[in-house]
Amino acid sequence: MILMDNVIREGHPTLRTRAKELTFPLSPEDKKLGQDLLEFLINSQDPVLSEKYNLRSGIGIAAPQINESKRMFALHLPDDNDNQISFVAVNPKIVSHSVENTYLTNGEGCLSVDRNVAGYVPRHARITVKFHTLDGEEKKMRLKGIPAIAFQHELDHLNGVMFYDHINESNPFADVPNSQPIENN
Ligand code: NB4
Ligand code: NI
Repeated sequence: MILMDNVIREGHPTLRTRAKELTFPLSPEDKKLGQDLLEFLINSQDPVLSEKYNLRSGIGIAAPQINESKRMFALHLPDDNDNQISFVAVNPKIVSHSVENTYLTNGEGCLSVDRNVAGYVPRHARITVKFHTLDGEEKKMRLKGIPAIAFQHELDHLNGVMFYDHINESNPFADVPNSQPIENN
């Protein structure tokens, strides 16, 4: 199972590297990598297991964060109607996005960043994405709210981008044009 010791932290070059596309069929190792990423999120949100294994809770994690420079990430979170969103995305792409922006009023954090970096992280409010499942099936879906923000945060990791790269350096809480913020506790 993935533990926090397996998560690389800012300063590690893999976090600033564009990850490589995967080809299908995936190797048994790459399939297990995807399953392990999703399992980590489920464990991290479990009060008993997160306590037992000292896991920071996460709704998303990308393969480069455990030093696997491959275009794969997992998401596990409730959507706005409390339906559980839970999948592993391989070779994910944003095929279109809204003009409208959004951001989390409390900013973002990252399992690879052991410090708070305050400020608004502008994101697309709604996105249409494509990715393949671990079995090679193509998926297309529309995301909004926190699932859309999380998908963009993870896709950034595949491109060597960190959330704070998007924060306005001179004024971290500068108004984000044409945006509807999302309150997150
Ligand atoms: C990725 C997220 C940061 C902003 C917003 C939030 C949490 C992460 C980082 C967008 C993506 C990890 C991956 C949470 C969390 C709310 C839902 C359900 C019940 C607890 C869980 C807590 F844990 N970020 N952590 N940070 N990242 N919400 N929630 N709750 O997931 O670095 O690249 O279980
Ligand atoms: Ni992150």
